[in-house]
Amino acid sequence: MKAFYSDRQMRHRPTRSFYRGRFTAAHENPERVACLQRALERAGCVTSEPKDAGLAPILAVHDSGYVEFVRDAWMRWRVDGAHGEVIPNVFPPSRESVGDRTGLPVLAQAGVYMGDLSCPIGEGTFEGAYWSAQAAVSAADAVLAGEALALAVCRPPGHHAQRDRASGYCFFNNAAIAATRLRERFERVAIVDFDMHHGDGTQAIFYTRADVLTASTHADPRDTFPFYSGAADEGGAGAGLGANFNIPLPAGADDDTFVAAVAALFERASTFGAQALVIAAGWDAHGDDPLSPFDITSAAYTRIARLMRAQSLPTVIVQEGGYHHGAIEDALLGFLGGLA
Ligand code: OKP
Ligand code: ZN
Repeated sequence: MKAFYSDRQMRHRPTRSFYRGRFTAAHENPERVACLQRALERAGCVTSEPKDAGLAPILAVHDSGYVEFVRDAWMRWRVDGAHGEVIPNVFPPSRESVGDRTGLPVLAQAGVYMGDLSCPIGEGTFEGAYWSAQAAVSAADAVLAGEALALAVCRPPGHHAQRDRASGYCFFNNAAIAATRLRERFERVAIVDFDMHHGDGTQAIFYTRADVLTASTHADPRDTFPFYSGAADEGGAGAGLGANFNIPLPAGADDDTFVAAVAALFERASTFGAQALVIAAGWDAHGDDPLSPFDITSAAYTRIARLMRAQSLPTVIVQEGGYHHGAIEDALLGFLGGLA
């Protein structure tokens, strides 16, 4: 299987994340990649450098003012005499009420373009997020060129990023970027997201569209980040009605429950008539993950990989979350085992 990763993704090195009343070490750290690389190596899979497709595939999903903010915020923050990484401390009464965002000071823009305090922008954040997106583009291009399967080791992750908003460690929505790329050839694309968190950014990007199905299973958002979306009654709107599918699961869910939910996502992709798949693959449902309320083992990911292969559709796998170093290596290894 072709797999893509660039060392330039390492340039995003968040030092901290504000969580439940204090700054904590960033869960989403560059060391995660070393674990994923070890799993790939053990499975005999070598990553190659993504091509530079430029900003166009990112701008096909994201607002240009937002992309410029992610690119320039670190420099502007320093010019303004602000400290450390870019983190907002002021928010608009409603984002919709903000007219022209492009002329605002960087601090005010941070409040518009950042949804929480867990996605600090540092010196290398744009470069890291840019190459993470390029990995997704190269994986999509490999599938467009005829590969059955391609994997993008995306870090930072992407599924919480909206068109014009970073959140939950995410800046550019790699899965949405891959799906948009696949749409050049395939009329109907389905995104299947089994990261433990709801893929709220992906849902928002495609909510009113009939050509891309967004299907996610995740911990019940009434108790778990991202809290404000991910309920089962969110089915899409307008032309997109019926093209969004959520399966929230209760805390304590085990392998059978989780695998059955993912199977239901694939079934929906099939009735939707998907001609290609994007898998938003996070490993944070694993019982050892520090954020997981579930009781999932690596064996679940082997079963999920088999289900995925049984769809017999061209598939791009995009890395999302997973924060326990041992667990993500084991989970990815289990997943790769299910592809054999
Ligand atoms: C990103 B992905 C704990 C903060 C928890 C953010 C969670 C982002 C998850 N330090 N809130 O879906 O794995
Ligand atoms: Zn997650």
